[in-house]
Amino acid sequence: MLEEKYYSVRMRASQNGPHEQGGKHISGGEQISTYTDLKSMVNVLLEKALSHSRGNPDFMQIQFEKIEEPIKVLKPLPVRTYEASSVEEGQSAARKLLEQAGVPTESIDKAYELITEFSELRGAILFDIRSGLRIDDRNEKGIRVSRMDWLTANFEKWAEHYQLTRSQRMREALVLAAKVCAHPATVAELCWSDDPEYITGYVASKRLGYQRITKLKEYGDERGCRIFFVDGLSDLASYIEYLEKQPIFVQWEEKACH
Ligand code: PML
Ligand code: MG
Ligand code: MG
Repeated sequence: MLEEKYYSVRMRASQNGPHEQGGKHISGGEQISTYTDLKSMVNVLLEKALSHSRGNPDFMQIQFEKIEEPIKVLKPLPVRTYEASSVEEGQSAARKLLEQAGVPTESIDKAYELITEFSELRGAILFDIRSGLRIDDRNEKGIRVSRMDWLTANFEKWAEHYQLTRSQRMREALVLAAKVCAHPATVAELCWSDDPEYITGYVASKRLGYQRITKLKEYGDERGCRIFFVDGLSDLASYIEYLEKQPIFVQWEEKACH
């Protein structure tokens, strides 16, 4: 379907040394680019990390590699925004949504117990809804969902149609959520930013779509959260392989939505 050659472009930036030497995570980013656009994509990622509210990085890695596999196309998840007036209200809405998505209450409780412990992670945690345990073995690194993007022109058409702000941050989160939720073993995702100036987060699932909640933490808080609730995962390695390696484009088909 997509004839052109594409490249996965990735960035990670940290402070007080590289992540693997204990540096503080500042910023990360994923792009899929044509050869011609590589220079500007690298620049976008460079810019993102150099102007981050988590601080100035003293380590940054930007790399690109050609994508050999066919790129799978996914539709964007439907978006809803819940206006929360306090963190408590927002968090309680998040828990309800997780339940609606099919995560058992005990699992939600157990996951919340882990959140403070893993709030410094730069990647996501895989959490099994049956055992109530974290099942990835990535320690402080977590899982980094990669090789995904949403072409600007299509994203902007979509945003205009639904009268949503063209936020780069939301676009990135929507792309990630669409990829994660498209896997049959994913029950739901819970996320809020580690950016101290950004307090909106979301719960996403195939059934519920992308449910934004405007207040999931207090301003100034640098603790973020990204948990994938999974069920029936017989092959953890292939699930992680999907998250890290399967190339994905999110694409909105205007006609199909009318
Ligand atoms: C992040 O900052 O990386 C996560 C942001 C999640 C919420 C984005 C939104 O829908 O506004
Ligand atoms: Mg971030
Ligand atoms: Mg892009």
